[in-house]
Amino acid sequence: MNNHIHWYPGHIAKAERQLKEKLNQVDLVLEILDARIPVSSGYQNSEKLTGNKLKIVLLNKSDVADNELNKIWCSEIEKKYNCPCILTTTKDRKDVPFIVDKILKEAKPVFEKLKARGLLPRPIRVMVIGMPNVGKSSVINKLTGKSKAKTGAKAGVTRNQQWVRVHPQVELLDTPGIIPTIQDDQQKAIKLAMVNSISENAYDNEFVAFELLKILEKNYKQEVMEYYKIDENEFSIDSIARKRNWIIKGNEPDIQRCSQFILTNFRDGKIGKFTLEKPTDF
Ligand SMILES: Nc1nc2c(ncn2[C@@H]2O[C@H](COP(=O)(O)OP(=O)(O)O)[C@@H](O)[C@H]2O)c(=O)[nH]1
Ligand SMILES: [Mg+2]
Repeated sequence: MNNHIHWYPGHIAKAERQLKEKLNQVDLVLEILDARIPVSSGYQNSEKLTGNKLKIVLLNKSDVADNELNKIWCSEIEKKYNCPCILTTTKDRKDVPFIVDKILKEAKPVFEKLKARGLLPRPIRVMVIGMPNVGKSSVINKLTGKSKAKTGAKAGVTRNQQWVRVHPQVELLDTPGIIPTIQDDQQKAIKLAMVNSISENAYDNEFVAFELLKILEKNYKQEVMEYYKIDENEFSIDSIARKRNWIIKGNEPDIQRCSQFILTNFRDGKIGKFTLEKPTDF
């Protein structure tokens, strides 16, 4: 079992540079976090990256995270990030008006500044940022809506980027800013691997499934036992594979297949609604 997540620091600097360039175009950022790993899916130095931009954090994928911890996390993030945090999911569009309202409220100082300078009011410019796979594209689609996706190219903006009006006073960039996943912290990298936020080439499924089972055994034992029909002393990839009769040559359990299976089950929220981090992990 290869118990190390590989990473490539060279990519990070370039991705940060690109993100900073994009940030120059906006007034406000919507930073997406994965509700199952609010610490590891956040950028260590978020303020440094986004500077003095207005910010709202969206704690996404709340539909597959722990209900109780969702609420606790939301208020912890407000304290830590010093900005509003909205618990959300892209499985429905119910809270779109609420999110837009929050943006308008946060943007008030921008509107007032323009007015004070005698400038014509213009819509506030918003961009979605976040690590890979947290749901950036889904959030953009949700906010713009398929029917509303009338876009207009703007001078000085890269050809493949467009602004979409989501409200008369709010424009959203239709391409997200990607926060590179910093993987120098192995503990965080493992969690990012669990939720499928880093390239599969960077890790061994067996190792990540093994670490995931350890966390689940500690916090969500009962649900896992019920889902895989195992008992307390069968809490291993090995036992789950045998239980399913996934046996390969030499009467060995098919660890690779079972590891992939456990990871997929977790990622789809099939075993249960699990959050892998506690506020004490901040
Ligand atoms: N369960 C769940 N899955 C989501 C949610 N938002 C996005 N996803 C899924 O997460 C994966 C990555 O989403 P995507 O929007 O492409 O993320 P991006 O890489 O940040 O742009 C896709 O399979 C989405 O269907 C959510 O709120 N809940
Ligand atoms: Mg995307």
